[in-house]
Amino acid sequence: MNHKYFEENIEGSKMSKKSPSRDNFEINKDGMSSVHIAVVAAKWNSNITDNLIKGAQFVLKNSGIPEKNIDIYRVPGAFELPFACQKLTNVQKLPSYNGIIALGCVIRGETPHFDYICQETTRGLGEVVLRANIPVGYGLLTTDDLAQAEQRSHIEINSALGQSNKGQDAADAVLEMIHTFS
Ligand code: DLZ
Repeated sequence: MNHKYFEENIEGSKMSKKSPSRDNFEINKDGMSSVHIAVVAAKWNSNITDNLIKGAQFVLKNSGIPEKNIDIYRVPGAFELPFACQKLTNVQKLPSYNGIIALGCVIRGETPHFDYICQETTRGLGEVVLRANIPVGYGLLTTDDLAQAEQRSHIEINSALGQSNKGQDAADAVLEMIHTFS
């Protein structure tokens, strides 16, 4: 099955096909103009997380969500992602979000506390996911080295070379969850 909105080109964007790691669903753009999404990204390894943000934005915009309905929040590091996401699931005033996408990158070779940060961030996000009544996407890269991180945060994806963008994948999952459970 093809992912229709990946086949359409956003003007000025060079992004295209996503990674073929699972069957994609076909999004129905009806009603997407009223969907609000928060993207929360860590500033650590911002050369990587900036690309993850672009990947998520690409998917969201191509699904029919207006740019003004996509809010980008930056947090210091991956460890802060769960708190930020939890706050955003509890927003009492508008805009309240239909989904949240958490993005970060922890690189083993460059991070002395790699295991602690990865485990606690993932555990924290897991708690948020179960408490939230909106979908929360997991876009945390946990890689052995920078090259692996780059491979998973490509802008121009050549999936034959194993390239992907986990920001796209996380956004894609959130949209599918919104469609299935809203
Ligand atoms: C401290 C730290 C380290 C060593 N490495 C990373 C990393 O690779 N990726 C990341 O997103 N954040 C890292 N941090 C920062 C922590 O996530 C957190 O922001 C600080 O410990 C402050 O709470």
